[in-house]
Amino acid sequence: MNLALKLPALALPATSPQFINRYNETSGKQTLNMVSELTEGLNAAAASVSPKYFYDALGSKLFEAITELDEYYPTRTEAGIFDAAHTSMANALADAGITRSCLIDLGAGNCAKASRLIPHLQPQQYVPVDISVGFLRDAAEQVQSTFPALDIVGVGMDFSTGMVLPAEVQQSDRVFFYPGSSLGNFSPDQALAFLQRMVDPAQGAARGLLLGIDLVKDQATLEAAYDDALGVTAAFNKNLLRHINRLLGSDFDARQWRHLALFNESESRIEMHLQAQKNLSVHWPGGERSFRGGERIHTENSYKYTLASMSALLRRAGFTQINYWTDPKDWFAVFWAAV
Ligand code: AVJ
Repeated sequence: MNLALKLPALALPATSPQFINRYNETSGKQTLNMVSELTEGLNAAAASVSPKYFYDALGSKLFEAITELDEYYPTRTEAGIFDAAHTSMANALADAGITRSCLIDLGAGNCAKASRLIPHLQPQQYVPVDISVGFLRDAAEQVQSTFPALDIVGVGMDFSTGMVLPAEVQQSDRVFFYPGSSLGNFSPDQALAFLQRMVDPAQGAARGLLLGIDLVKDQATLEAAYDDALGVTAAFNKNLLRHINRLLGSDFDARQWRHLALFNESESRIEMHLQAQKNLSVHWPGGERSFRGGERIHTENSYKYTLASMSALLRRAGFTQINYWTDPKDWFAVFWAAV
């Protein structure tokens, strides 16, 4: 039998997405910024490290594993909302007069969520953005092979510090996609400033926003989601120390630290910490820090909102038209906000 007959008559040329890298872990300036940000946080009386440092290559994989855990309800709950509501989401864009959308996926990661939405929203251009550059580059290639005709511009950048996008990104009909409750990593004040930069015509120039947000619920459910039985979230938290060791040249020993996840009800946030198991010190070129046994490094805040508190925040940021969809238990919400 002639195997050649089984091949497609016309093989499409291998398509590659455009990719713009504005974030280089190994560039001198970026390294200086990271070193000063990290050492400032580590040297503070109450030590802290920004959660963006979770996401090196292994951290991104560990986060993917978290999303499959029984206890971690946000990802699958949000996916259920998208599955149930994608048609009314597409209608919401149309009602806002957005026809040739540019879908800007903030913290795109493996691009899985947008890939499910693209067939329904039919964007003109897809712009996955992430700080984990190598991981994103592979994911963007994957999306391009799924949607060969789609205009894709991958952007490696730290969007937490600015929302000005490269000139290759379409100016008109920009729709930001910020799922997964990642906005919860900012304090409400920071979240407001972030959304204002998104709306600002000179920066994000958003016409609309699709936003996934985790909602306030009972403490036991929240804490289990951030302290799972398999210890995957603990590994994700401790992997931060390995990433810092690479960036700073420090000598953190992950075995000396314990993972903590606590719901701070008055601040409406889950806090993750790493707690020193004994008195110890950590060294890096040009510095060191001693920790007493029991002392903590604050590694993440994950703010939980109500439907009312998030609607109010979106209005204050400059969005005027606000809709949302939730799951039957009201555990998670997807907001559509138009400028
Ligand atoms: C990606 C920030 C939304 O806060 O739930 C998961 C990160 N941290 N488990 C979250 C995370 C621990 C996640 N976000």
